[in-house]
Amino acid sequence: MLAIFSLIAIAPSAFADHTSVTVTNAPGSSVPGCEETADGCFIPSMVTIDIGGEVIWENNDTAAHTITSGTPTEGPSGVFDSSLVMAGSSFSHEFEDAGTFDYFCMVHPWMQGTVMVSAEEEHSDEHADMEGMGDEMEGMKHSDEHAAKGIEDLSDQFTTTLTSGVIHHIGGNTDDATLLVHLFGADDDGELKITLNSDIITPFDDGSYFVLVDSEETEFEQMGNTLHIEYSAGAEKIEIVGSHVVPEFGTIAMIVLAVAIVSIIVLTTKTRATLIPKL
Ligand SMILES: [Cu+2]
Repeated sequence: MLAIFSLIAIAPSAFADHTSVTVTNAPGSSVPGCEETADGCFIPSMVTIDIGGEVIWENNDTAAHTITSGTPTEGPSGVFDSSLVMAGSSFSHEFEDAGTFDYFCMVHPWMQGTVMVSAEEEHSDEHADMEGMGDEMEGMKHSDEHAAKGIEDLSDQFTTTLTSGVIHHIGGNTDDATLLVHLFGADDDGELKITLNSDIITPFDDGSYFVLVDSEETEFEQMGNTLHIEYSAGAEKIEIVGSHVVPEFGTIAMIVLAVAIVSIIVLTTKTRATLIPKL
């Protein structure tokens, strides 16, 4: 397998006559780590096709993912967007223009890949080889970028069930001590049952929380740390407000990754500073 992948990396032009290429989601890629492996989070993370070729993304993972053109730092480019692809489903896109197309997963922005679309008729072999080397270097640059990004979605920190739609992702906003639960595909009225992790969100002094569904205050049932929140068809955002949200986990927004990394560093420094006097 490794030999095959390195062959792809060394000589992408040899594979350029593929009219259809399949990319799979790395199992477990909803948790950071795959970006540091040789295979990446999309396998293979770089594919080469001719104009008119098709790339098929098969989601063999257990979590839902998106395939969105663009980069996490610059946002979606608008060339293609699968929206959420459920486990076991797939998405495909035909590329009509030559070029290099970066893409990523909106839910798990450490997942990144590249599609190279070559205009085959204009390339001599020599030219194709040189382009291949350029691709390889660009690929290496990309993996360095991956290593710098360790932001996580909070979804795996909570036990959740919902009767309509799926959780797109859970983010934390430390400024107003809010957990943001983004829903996708809630076509019917439903109920979200979420058991809050007290390491991440702290309730108000009386043990209660405050809940907004699509920015409207909502009544809900609370049993211990478990909330039952009803929402109407079409709901997209449930906010759970407490007195404190642990900042280290704060996925403030995927687009402001750099800001998030800086604030984590600052917070870590602050935490150390306050720990020293206690010791
Ligand atoms: Cu994903």
